[in-house]
This record gives sequence, C-alpha cells and structure tokens, in this order.
Amino acid sequence: EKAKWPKETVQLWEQLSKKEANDLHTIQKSIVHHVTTTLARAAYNMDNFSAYQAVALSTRDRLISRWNETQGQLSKADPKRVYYLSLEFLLGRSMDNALLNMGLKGVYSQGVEQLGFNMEDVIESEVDAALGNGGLGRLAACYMDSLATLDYPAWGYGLRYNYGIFQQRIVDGYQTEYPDYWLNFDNPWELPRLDISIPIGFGGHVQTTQDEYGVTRHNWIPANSVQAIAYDVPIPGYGTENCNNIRLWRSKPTRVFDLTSFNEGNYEKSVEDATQAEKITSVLYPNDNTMAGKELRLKQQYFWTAASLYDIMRRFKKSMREWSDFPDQVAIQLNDTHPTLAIVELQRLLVDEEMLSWDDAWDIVTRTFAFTNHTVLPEAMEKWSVPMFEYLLPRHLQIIFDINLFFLQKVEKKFPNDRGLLNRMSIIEEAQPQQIRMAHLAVVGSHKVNGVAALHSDLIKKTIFHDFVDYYGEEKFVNKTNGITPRRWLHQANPQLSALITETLGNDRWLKELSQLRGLDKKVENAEFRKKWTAIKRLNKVRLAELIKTRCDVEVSPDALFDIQVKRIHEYKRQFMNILYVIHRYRTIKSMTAAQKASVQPRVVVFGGKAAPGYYIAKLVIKLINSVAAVVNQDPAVGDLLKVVFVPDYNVSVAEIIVPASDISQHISTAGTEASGTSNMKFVLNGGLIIGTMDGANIEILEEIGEDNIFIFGCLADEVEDLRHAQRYRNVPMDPALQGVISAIERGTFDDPKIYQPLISTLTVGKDFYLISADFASYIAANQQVDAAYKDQEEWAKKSIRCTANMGKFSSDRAVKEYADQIWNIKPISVVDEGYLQA
Ligand code: TH1
Repeated sequence: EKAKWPKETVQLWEQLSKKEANDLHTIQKSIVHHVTTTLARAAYNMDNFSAYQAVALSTRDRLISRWNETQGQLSKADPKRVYYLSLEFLLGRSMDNALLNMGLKGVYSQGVEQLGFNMEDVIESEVDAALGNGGLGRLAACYMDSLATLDYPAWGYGLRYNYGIFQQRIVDGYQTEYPDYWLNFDNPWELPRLDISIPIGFGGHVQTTQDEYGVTRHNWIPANSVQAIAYDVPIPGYGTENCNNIRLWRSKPTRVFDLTSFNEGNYEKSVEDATQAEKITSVLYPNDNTMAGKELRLKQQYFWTAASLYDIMRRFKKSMREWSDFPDQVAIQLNDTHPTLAIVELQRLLVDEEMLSWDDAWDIVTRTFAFTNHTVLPEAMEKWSVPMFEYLLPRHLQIIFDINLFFLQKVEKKFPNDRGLLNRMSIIEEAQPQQIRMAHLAVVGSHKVNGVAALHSDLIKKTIFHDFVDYYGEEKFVNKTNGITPRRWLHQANPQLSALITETLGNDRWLKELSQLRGLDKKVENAEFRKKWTAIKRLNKVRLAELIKTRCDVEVSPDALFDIQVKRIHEYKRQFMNILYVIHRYRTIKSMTAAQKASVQPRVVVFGGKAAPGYYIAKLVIKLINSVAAVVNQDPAVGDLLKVVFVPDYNVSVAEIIVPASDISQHISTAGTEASGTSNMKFVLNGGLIIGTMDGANIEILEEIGEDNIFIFGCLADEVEDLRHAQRYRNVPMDPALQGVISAIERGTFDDPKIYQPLISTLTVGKDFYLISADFASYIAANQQVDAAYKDQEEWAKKSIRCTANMGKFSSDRAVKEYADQIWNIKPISVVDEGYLQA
C-alpha cells in the first residue's frame, strides 16, 4: 500500500531497507546477533555446529537481500523466463558456495577465526542437501549456478523431500541404508512461503457438458485434494548481484477435507488422510537410471508439475497478456521425462479452464516445452500403466489419448499405410495392460529434444527417436553437451589450485570464462610451475588419505597412484570390471619375486557410490569390493603396492574432497550406455587424468585435451551390437586373464564364493551383456599404460596441466548459454545494486 503512504513513510522504508555493509565489524555483529537472539545461545555454550548455524543465518540474510532485489527488479522488467523442471536438485552444502559466489568468503573467514572458530570446521558442520540420485540431479544444480551467474531470469521447480537420498553404511561388507532426515535441524537455506498454497486434485471423474454453442466441455471433478506449499531456495550467481530461485513444493493436507472427516467424528480417517497427503513429498525415489513404476511416484510427478504450472500461469496472468503470448514469456525445460505431465496439464488448463480451442492450446504448449533426454537404457524409460493412470488422473488420460490420436493421424497422412510405424510411434504401448510411453509424449509435446553429449544425441536419433526424426526432421533434435560449474568444482573444492591458476593467469576471469584456462598451456614447460602444480595435487591426496583413514580405517600412502571410481553403482558403469582387474593385479603381484615387485607402481584403488536399495547385483558388487579390500589390505606380500578402499556414503561434499585428489579416475561404461557422465569433467578440470571408454562425454574430452592425455580402451558403440550377438549365439570363450580372476573368486579367496554366484552368472548365464570379457584385455593394457606413464613424474605433470588447460568447453556456463540461445530464446538481464545502508 506504498501509494497511500506519506512521503516521509516511504523515505523511512527506503532508508531502512538498504542492505547492511559487508565490513568485518558488521558481519561479526550479525553473527553474534544470531547467536544471542535466533539461537538463544551465548559464547560459553557454542560448538562448531552452533557457530555454523549463526554464520549460516548471517549469510542467509545477505542472500535474502539479493533475492529480494533480483525478484523485485525482474517483476518490473517482466522478461521471458526459463523454468527448469527437475525432480532432483543435488545441491550439497550451501554456505561455502554462497560466500564464495557473493565474494564474502574472506571477510567471513576472518570474522569467524577472530571469534574463536576454525572456518573449515564450521563449513564441515553443514549437512548436504541431497535431493537427487547422481548426475542428473547434480547437473540441475550446476545449471542453476550458471543461470544465476550469467544473469538469466530463471527459476527451478522441484520437490522438497523430507528424506533425501539414503545414507549408506557398510556392515559386514554389505550396503545398508539409513534414512536421510536432513531437516532435523532447521534448514537455513530455504524460505518457507506458507502463504503460497495451491490445491492439487487427484482421482474422481470427468463431467462432460455441452456449452451454449454446442461445444463439448470437460470438467474434472477430483475426488480428493492436497495443498502444495512453496519453499524458496535462493541461488546466488558468482560475481553478480543476481540471485535466482528454486521453488520446492511440500505437500500438506487440505484443511477442508481434513475438517470434514474430523467434524463427522471420524478422527482416525482425518489423521489417515493427512498422513496420505504428507506422504507425497516424503521421500526421494533412490533409483538412478531405472524406473520404479510406483503409484506414489506418479503422484509426486503430478503434484509437482501441477503446482509449478499453476504458479507459472499465475505469474503470466499478472502481465495481462494474451494467451498466444505465453511462449514468448515462458520457456519450460523438462529434465528427463519425469515432468512430462506438465505438457498434459497445460493443455488441460488452456482447454478446460481458459476455454481455448484444442489447436490454439496445443500450439502454445508445443512452443513452450523442450525436453532433455538423459539415457537410452530400456529399464529407465518411464511407462505408466493406463488403469493406474486413469484412476489417479482421469481427465489427463483422455487428453493423452486425444494428443495421441491427432498425432497418429498426422503420421498416417505423411507415411500412409504403415501400421508398424504407427505402433512404434504411438504414445500408447499395446501391452497388457496398456502403457503410456512418457518419452514419446515428451517428444510430441516439445519443440526441441536434446541429448546430453554428442555421441548420445546421435544415438537417440538412430535408436529410440529414429521414427520421430523421420517424421519431424533433424532440426528438432539437437545436442547440448553437459557441463559443470567451475565455481564449485574447482574454485571451492580445490582452493589452492584455484589460487595458483589466478596467480598464473594474472586475474580470475577464468571463473566466468573457463576457456581462459588455455593460458596455462604455455606454463607446461616451466619446471618451477610444474613443481607447484604437483605439490598441490599431493596436498589434496593427503586430504583424501585422511578421509580414508577416518571413514575406512585404512592407511594409504599419498605417494602411491590414486586410482578412483566414484559414481552410482550400476552394471553398465562396470565397477565389476574394475574390481575384477584389481584382483588380477593382486594375483600378478602375489606371483612376483621381490626383484620384480620393486618395479611395480604402488596404487590406491578408491571406490565410492550408492546402489539402488532393490538392485541386488549392484549390491553384490559392493560386497565383492569390500571383501577384496579386506584380503588385499592385510596381505604382507603386497604391502603398499596395492590398497583397495570403498568410501562409504559418497555424496557431493565427499566428492569435493575426492575429485581434486585423483591421479587417474575411471569412466569405463560399455560404449553407448553412459549418456554423458559429468564426474569425468570434474576430475579432468582438476588435473586428474582419466581412463575411459569411447562413451558419453569422454569422446569430447578426448577431442579437447588430445589423445596423449587420456587412456582410452574398449570397443566402440557401433561394435556393441555385433559383439553382443557373438556372445549370445557363438560360444565365445572368456578372456583368459578374466577366467583366472573368476576362478580365484570361485576358490573362495574373497569370502564365501557362494555369495558371488549370481554376480558371476551375469558373465556366463547373462551372456555378459556389458561386454566385460570382450573389453578386459584392452582394459589391462590401458592400466599398464597408466603405470608406465606415471613413472615419469615430469611428463605426468605436463599431461595434468594440459588436462586442466583444455577443459573450457565443459563449463556449465557454455552449456546454459547454448540452451538460452538455441532453445529458450531468453536474454540475460542484470540486477542493479540498490546500495548499502549509510553508516
Ligand atoms: C544421468 C546419466 O546416466 C549420465 O550419463 C548423465 O551425465 C546425467 O544423467 C546428466 O545428464 C541420468 N540420471 C538419471 C536418473 C534417473 C533417470 C534417468 C537418468 S539418466 C532417475
């Protein structure tokens, strides 16, 4: 009601709303203020965690100021915005990142140290926000960082799960899962918007009527409903005032429904309804690259997409534009098929509620959405059974059938008399019961479809979307190679290397323009520089050795070659092949004379990653790794020549320790199975070499850094089909070295061999679908090349520097710019700093 106020009141507000200054004294005061008021504590009863809470609250105040300024200025400018719909945002910790991005890390560290705390310990007290499974969720987080940094008007939309990805502990060598109740202590990185509450319906029936013009109208009458409550997570850009938003929805029971049962005296039913409602955003599904097909997951997807669209449309309506302008104001990116229902929901709202014609509505829908595909694995393709879907979303099912009918009619027109084609392209799979193919729906409802690395984008055009390319033409299918944020994955995770790079290049522009790293290339021949470079790698290895000591109780030498594979445990990623090679290496060392052993390159082999709780074979791989570790690590005949560790509970903050500490890391998926991979980029950016197959983004990394700086092995994607055919129908003998390893397991060298029978069967009975045997010899050879190259430490350092120097392409800034220019058609808009409070 600013308009009604007298001038003095307006001025008073303006004066008092100015931000606090960021000098040491003001910051310390703000920390202590939070200690003594918000936390109700005093200096004598503080610990690291309460210090973290106070620093976090003080940081949050500054974040909120920027958030307010940004959102206020954007509301006025009302530019086209992009909405990134992702069921997963794997943010990790926020405090260190927020302070670095806002340029306040130095002054906060100084302030904290003077108050008697160690900044690193304070930072380590924060729990991870782990609302994601792996690469897909972390990609969303990196993209939000880049969008904010590049001043793009962008919002993320997701779910606020009470439980993130489970915590993993190893008991007797086996993975056991513990709930990740991350909200136990208040989460300072979110702003609850309890006033933003949106009703979301489920079930019920569709009422069909004729309007006054004789047009058939459909009205969905849901049987029950829940409320969506907004929680906003501010995302500050690096070196800009801009601060974007991720809006996460939480489900709550609807008051009316709640009260009806209650007033009818049915207390138990009302509590039951409330519990059902809250269950929707209770837990993240822990499957990476597999589809669970559970009703609750479908409820999550609808709840989230409906709330997000309601919010987006409400914002659009404020501008009083025509609906036909919607695609000029709104771009919606679908992160995999998980949010595909948004396509159907927008069509429903435009036709049923806004009374647009089907064709006008569909034109708006298809100009609004774009779809990113992240996998070709058949077990990951989302399909929903028609009966279950009809029960939950009857009107949406009708709309899907109509979308499909009109689509297939056009296909028939273009390619007449091809029943096979219509069956293959249909959104509905004719199975018992019928299934809705979400990927087909996403393609039909979007104007652009992209894969996440060059090879993957080619593959989807040749395989799962082949018919769609014939129908729509090539232009609809594009590539957007993934990227990672150099702020978190180099500047924050590897502060010493970051400082050396800035010192060497003479400025820190590389943090916003990663291709500047090229400037390091000319330092390769400088022995003094190489010494500094190598010293930093060693410090990072010491830091990891300490983590390994704490988490695994194994002592490893930082002078050994650190060989790392950390990622979700999945057969296609072939951790099994890695541990089989480790056994081979162990057996080789055991067979050596003392003189021979003297020339063996000592190695520490590090594994980490979670298996989906229901993925039996993946869990057996973890057990095998731990059994091998137990035998190898205590074998005096091996000593420091070989150590094996499984680091439990791998997550974003553990990755920040592990990634800077690798000499070599493993990205060894069967060619054609890993869509991109993003940890490969993180390791190489930090000067780690990689051993990998010609798969995903490895291929583009090879192109950038050159074949002398990467260890490539294994079959190619276009050889896989023939190799599989040969495995299946001719009796191809197992690789002899692999045979030796399997025999050792079967003799009981690593715990009871019966345990591993199902795992070993995947190579024989399962016909080695992931081609471990076919690739084994070249994998051994590649590992020998690694050992040989590491012997020459000066040459290795040169390779390491060249790696970092040539990784500019893999910044998420580059990726996000490509999306903005070629898919979303949005422009940056910079936020003006409205100034600080005058002392
Ligand atoms: C991953 C891909 O496996 C990986 O190659 C890629 O780098 C990453 O996405 C980012 O593009 C995927 N994660 C999921 C998770 C779910 C379903 C499918 C995929 S694909 C739940």
